[in-house]
Amino acid sequence: MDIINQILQGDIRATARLMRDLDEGEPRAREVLKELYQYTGRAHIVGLTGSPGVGKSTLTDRLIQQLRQQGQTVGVVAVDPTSPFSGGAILGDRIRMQRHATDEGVFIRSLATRGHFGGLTASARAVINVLDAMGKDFVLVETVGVGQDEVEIAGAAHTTIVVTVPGMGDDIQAIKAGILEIGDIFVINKADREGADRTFQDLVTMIEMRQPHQAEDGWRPRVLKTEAPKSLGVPELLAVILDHRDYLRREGGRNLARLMAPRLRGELVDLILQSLREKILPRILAEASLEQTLADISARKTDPYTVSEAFVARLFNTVVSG
Ligand SMILES: Nc1nc2c(ncn2[C@@H]2O[C@H](COP(=O)(O)OP(=O)(O)O)[C@@H](O)[C@H]2O)c(=O)[nH]1
Ligand SMILES: [Mg+2]
Repeated sequence: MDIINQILQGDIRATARLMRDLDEGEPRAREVLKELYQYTGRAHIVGLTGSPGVGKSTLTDRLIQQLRQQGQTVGVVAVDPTSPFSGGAILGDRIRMQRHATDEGVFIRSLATRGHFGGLTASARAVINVLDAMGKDFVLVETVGVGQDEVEIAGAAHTTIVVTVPGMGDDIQAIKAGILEIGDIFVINKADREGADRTFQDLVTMIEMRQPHQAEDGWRPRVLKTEAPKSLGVPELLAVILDHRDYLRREGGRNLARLMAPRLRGELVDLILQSLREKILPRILAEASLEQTLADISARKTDPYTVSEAFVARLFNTVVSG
């Protein structure tokens, strides 16, 4: 297929076209994804997550700049309705981001949080795979740290960066409630603001309390301060990202394999469920007696629990008996 070669060679127009087709659920695009999969698994995927306004997009912009200076190619997936990458931010920010738009080594793709064929998580994973197959050395994924989809998308990253700002008590609570588990690196951005050192200490203490007896070969989450608009702390952040990548890749990629195994399983189960849904939903809607059944439920002559169980039982009988 010609389009496969175009994408492998990093052709921007072919890639943009594929991504549009994927969004619209074109069966052709799915065939292309199948072919491309064998070329994935090379990019290092970095997730940046955190509340709106903490500076994820600005940090992403500075990381792109830093990576480009080192000759690395970069793909970006922005799943953030307020992201300058999705055109949702104030004009100044948007203009700043666009300097990368003319750089052949950078491909930026924004995903709206709604209206994706097969769901947002599946779309984000597909886009990451395409950027990976394109040969991008790094894929940066920006997600707002709220909601189930965002947590799932963060699960696609090899290195997860949790971004917060000084003095955000709520954020620290959220971190306690679970984000501490997913962060490989914690960034306190807006370090120019008061309370940065305090927040830094709080985070370090929390991480130490959580992992007092860290295994010798384990990764100890790192905490950094940044001031993104001035790129302060950004070279250090990139150095820690590279450290984490080395940690995952050493000894033949043992740690990476351990990280990815449950995720691959989850992704496969999701895809199977999605295929089932696509196959079965039309049959449910085509049930000749659906309207009558709904009327019966409404009149309390039967109940939705019994009806759904009976439907599934009938469906499985048909499948089993061919
Ligand atoms: N003072 C200060 N402002 C920042 C810093 N980083 C980002 N900002 C500003 O914070 C606002 C939100 O940044 P943005 O990157 O869009 O945040 P996002 O919603 O997390 O993607 C913008 O106006 C940025 O210019 C920082 O380190 N210090
Ligand atoms: Mg943003």
